[in-house]
Amino acid sequence: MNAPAILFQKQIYTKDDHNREHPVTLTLIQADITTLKVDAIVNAANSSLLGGGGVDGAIHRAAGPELVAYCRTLNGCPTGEAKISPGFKLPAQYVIHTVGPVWHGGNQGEPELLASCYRNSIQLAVDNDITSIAFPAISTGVYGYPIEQATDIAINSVIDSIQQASVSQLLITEVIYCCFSAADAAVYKQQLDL
Ligand code: AR6
Repeated sequence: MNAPAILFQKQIYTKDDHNREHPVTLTLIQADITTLKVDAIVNAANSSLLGGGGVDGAIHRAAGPELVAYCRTLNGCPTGEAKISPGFKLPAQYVIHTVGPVWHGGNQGEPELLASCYRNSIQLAVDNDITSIAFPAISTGVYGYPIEQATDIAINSVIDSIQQASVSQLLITEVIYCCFSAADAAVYKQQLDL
């Protein structure tokens, strides 16, 4: 399969101790995340880590049964945290499983929990020398998080995490926002273009 078309791209920069700029590219695509040849794709999982519907189901189907067998050894994952596994049959080398919050109206810690999914996923990427990572729109499907508010957090929590990471550790050069629908991609495009 050809690489999906890039819908929008921009660079952000973080500085090292010598004031040298380290660029990271933010890329927007519309695609099935299971097809991406990146170091890591992020899974919008549930706290069992044993599979489900949506992007979680698609990732488990594409990775094969070894993924659920491996995930059984991870002992689940609390909301807002993240755990890493191999990608098995996926083109991606790793899967970072994170558990987004269920939307209950926004006053039950949902924004902080969603930001912590992005922050902890970036931290695992840093810890595992990952250079490219693709995120789905965590929590915006079955979990009901409104897309505009979730997109704002998806963008700003990634930028904050990258800018706070020590550049001596930071090997990430590309963060991909992988939307499944054209409508979601349009929201991301508008917010990335600010
Ligand atoms: N590639 C990219 N994005 C996808 C794909 C795909 N193949 N399939 C769906 N999406 P959801 P959540 C988009 O519901 O809201 C599961 O059952 C989808 O259009 O997958 O975090 C888990 O086990 C939407 O934009 O995740 C949990 O129980 C986004 O992925 C629960 O759903 C997230 O939708 C998690 O709910």
